[in-house]
Amino acid sequence: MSVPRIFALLAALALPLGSVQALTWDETLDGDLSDDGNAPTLVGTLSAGSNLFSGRMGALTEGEPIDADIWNFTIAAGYYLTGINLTSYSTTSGSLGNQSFMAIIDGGTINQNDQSLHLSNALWGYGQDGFGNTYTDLLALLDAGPTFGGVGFDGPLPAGNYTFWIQEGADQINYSIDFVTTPVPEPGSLLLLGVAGLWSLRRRRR
Ligand SMILES: [Ca+2]
Ligand SMILES: [Ca+2]
Repeated sequence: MSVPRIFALLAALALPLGSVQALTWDETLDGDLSDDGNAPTLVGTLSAGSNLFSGRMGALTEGEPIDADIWNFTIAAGYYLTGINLTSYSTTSGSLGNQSFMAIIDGGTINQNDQSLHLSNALWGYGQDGFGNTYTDLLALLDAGPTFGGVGFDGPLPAGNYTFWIQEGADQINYSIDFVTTPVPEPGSLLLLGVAGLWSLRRRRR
């Protein structure tokens, strides 16, 4: 293949890659995320980089059904999950009594009554840090857990299919959580390809 044709091919490949939209879920536009651990909302494969999930969970008044938010996502081969970052967190009632809970499992469903198979789980919220002022690194909290029993893991999370569950038991909370994926570095391989490519070009020009 001639060098100009290679560049044309690379440009054609780069265009659709560059136009891929980041995966987002906004409950005000996309609907409430599932309340049911046996039937999570399937959001698909996380994009490279930032994937923002925004919604509302919990309940304003006691006795009202509690809105849990549960979604299932895939981390593509060649990537890992390097961040679960709380980017906003606020109560709709102004109360300070809230206690938010989160859990993650590798698989398509999550048991909301039995934590023993959870990869990890933890509390987050006012009880821990005053409305997400300190514990914005939710992946670190999960990595340090599980708080309520489970398997445990050492992050970052590898490629695979996961279910994530958040719930608020004593208030109604607006939240935004950013799931960040990063390519898994393959030491030397890309560099070698680059060097080999330059070498063949140089040889051809001689
Ligand atoms: Ca919700
Ligand atoms: Ca929900």
